[in-house]
Amino acid sequence: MARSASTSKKKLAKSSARSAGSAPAPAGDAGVGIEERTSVELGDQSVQRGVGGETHQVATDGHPRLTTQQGVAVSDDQNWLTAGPRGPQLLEDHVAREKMFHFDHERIPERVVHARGYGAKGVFECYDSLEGTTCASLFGEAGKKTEVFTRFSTVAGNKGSADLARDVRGFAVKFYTDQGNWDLVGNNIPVFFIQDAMKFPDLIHSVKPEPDRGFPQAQSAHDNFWDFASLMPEATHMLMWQMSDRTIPRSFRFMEGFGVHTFRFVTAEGASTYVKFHWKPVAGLQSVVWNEALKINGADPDFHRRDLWNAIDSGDFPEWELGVQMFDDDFADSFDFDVLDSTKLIPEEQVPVTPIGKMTLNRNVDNFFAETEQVAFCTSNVVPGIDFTNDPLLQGRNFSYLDTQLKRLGSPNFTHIPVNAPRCPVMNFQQDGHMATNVPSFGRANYEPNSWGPESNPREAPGAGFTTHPRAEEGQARRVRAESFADHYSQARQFYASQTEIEQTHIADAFVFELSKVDTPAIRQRLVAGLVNVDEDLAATVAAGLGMDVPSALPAAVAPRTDLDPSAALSIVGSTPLASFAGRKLGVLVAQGSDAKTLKAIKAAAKKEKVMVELVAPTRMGITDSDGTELEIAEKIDGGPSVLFDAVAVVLTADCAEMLSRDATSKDFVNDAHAHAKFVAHTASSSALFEAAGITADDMDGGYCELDGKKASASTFVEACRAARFWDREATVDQTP
Ligand code: HDE
Repeated sequence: MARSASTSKKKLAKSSARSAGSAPAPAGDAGVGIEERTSVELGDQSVQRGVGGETHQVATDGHPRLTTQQGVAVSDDQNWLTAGPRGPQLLEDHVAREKMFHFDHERIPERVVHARGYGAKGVFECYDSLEGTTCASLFGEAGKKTEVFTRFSTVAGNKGSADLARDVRGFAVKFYTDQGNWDLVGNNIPVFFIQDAMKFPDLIHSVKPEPDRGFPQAQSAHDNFWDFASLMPEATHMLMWQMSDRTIPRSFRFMEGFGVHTFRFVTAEGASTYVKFHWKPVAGLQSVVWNEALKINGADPDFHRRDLWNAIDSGDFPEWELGVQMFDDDFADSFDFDVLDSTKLIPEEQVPVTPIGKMTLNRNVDNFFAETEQVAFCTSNVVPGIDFTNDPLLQGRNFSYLDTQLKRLGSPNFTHIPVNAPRCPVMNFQQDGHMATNVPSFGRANYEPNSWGPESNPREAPGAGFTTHPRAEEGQARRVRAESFADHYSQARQFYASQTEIEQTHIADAFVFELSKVDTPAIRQRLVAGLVNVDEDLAATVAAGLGMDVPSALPAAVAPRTDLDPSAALSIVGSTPLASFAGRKLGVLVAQGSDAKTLKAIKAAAKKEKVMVELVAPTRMGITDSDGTELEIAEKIDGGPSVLFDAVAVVLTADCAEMLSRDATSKDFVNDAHAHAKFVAHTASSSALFEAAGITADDMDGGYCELDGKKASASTFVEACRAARFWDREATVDQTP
């Protein structure tokens, strides 16, 4: 490795003499100079200093020794072996080379979709025995607990993309049951873009960065995606969900999950019931607004993963109820749509969701890579009692997931990795391959049938083993889409009709935003023409937002139905009035001398509601309240914009409010909170900041609450926050450009 060009002649002469071996290496040379180190104090650390001034932390004070991968203790982790202190590095240094070799190979391919994700561990508890419906043992008895690993994700962005992209969220759960692993690999939306797995590569290519230019990252707002979407009427229902606030969730903790496909529950006797899986967050559903999402991505691209980590770390364990919609062939035959079509859902009003258990995520991962990155979900991982249907999307997935794991994890032995390994015995004669870490204990037996055993000789279990539900199939082998899949608009229309007015506005805004990023007029035209089949008003609003005329409707394979009843469960705002503000975060803007009584009252009210409070201030240290007590500040104002909080309070002295009214970031704090329809509490003395931000007394609507230092006003504020947002404000803001 080259050294500095300014090496003096004198030093050069010295080191070349050494490398020629003509002089013994002095004690100060790399790797042999341990006795020449001096002890120094670095802050609260006691360390050794090498002769080159480098820091050496050594294994004293109970620290274990650093070793190589071979377990040999490392004497110096700062200096590569060199010939002379300024001489060339030696290849002989197996310790340094091993370290570099491992580093060079740290990366594995990221997931081709759902690359950006975050996982946690927990437990699933069954409510009541479902023995009469399924022989899956995890549902076998009331109170039965099964270990789980859950990974949430976005779809389109790469591993380093921002959390608040407008995107579908993955919701994948691995149940380590005593009958083997069951993976329920779902999304936070109950339908999908396409009906046949054959179209998945096209769908994903279209949403990923465009191949010539390599952008945009983690966004559907570009020509390729909308070109594909507008040419695929079957995507329309999913587009409605994608443009709704479902794709900008407040966090993983506040979103639903869906298995999407129709699966089967099967009893020990072989009786089958169709089933659709639903996860319902106990804390309720909540999303952010789009302008907020854009800003969160800048302020904290890790917003969702940080939220999950912090919640679990602080003992506020997120919970979801697992619910099922169960139905039989008669229902399937009489239902308006094909239950094998993943672009359709069954409204909860038609088949209610029965809660069957609860998942609690109570442990963060010990290591992100080992667990979250290496977890390998496969839709084909089912246990006795759970089976597939002929949903063509599910069947295609059953091929894809196993295949993708081999690419990503590099070996068929990915099941040996602890996060993927079943917790029940694994006994078979599959052997060898890269990175085989299990040592088989079957002696000479590695085939079956054989004459060895019995202790080392696993055999078939006809009664207990997985049995495919026997079903009659007939028909010609043809590439054809079932006619029963042809209605692409009716449920899109039903979804739109089921939204509250504010949600409908958000959907229209989202279409306008996304299509405004499309450069090709014909694509915008075609997409809006499809929307005419969904709702003429929606199409007109979107067309107006784009500045174009409403086109005539795209020809529909089946005329959209107008007789489907709205379903309240499809709306976030309409379906789940929140009972509590628990688990949310309140940001309080303070500065020097903020009123101690008011702060105390807010903290007490928040604690009672189980809401987290963080103080934001002009500096992180040195802020004292009106009692002279130093306040613990979580964020300097520049790093703690109001978009990071569910609701805000502003507690400033008149002087500080005056001072901050000249600060753009502080003005943004209140301005954004107002624009994002948040609940805002404030002391009268803070008014200068609001005025400077253009928020007059008239603008202070029912979402505002004045704090007077008394407990009651703080409690009123926190209770009002249960509604999550003061939507009336948005309805009254005229957003016409
Ligand atoms: Fe996936 N999907 N997918 N998908 N999917 C993957 O598997 C695929 C689909 C979902 O946190 C991949 O391990 C095909 C629907 C989640 O690790 C890959 C089709 C739903 C995750 C794959 C679909 C999902 C994936 C990439 C169309 C909701 C992340 C990495 C037939 C029900 C799991 C991997 C995790 C991941 C294929 C459609 C959910 C390539 C072919 C529908 C949550 O195998």
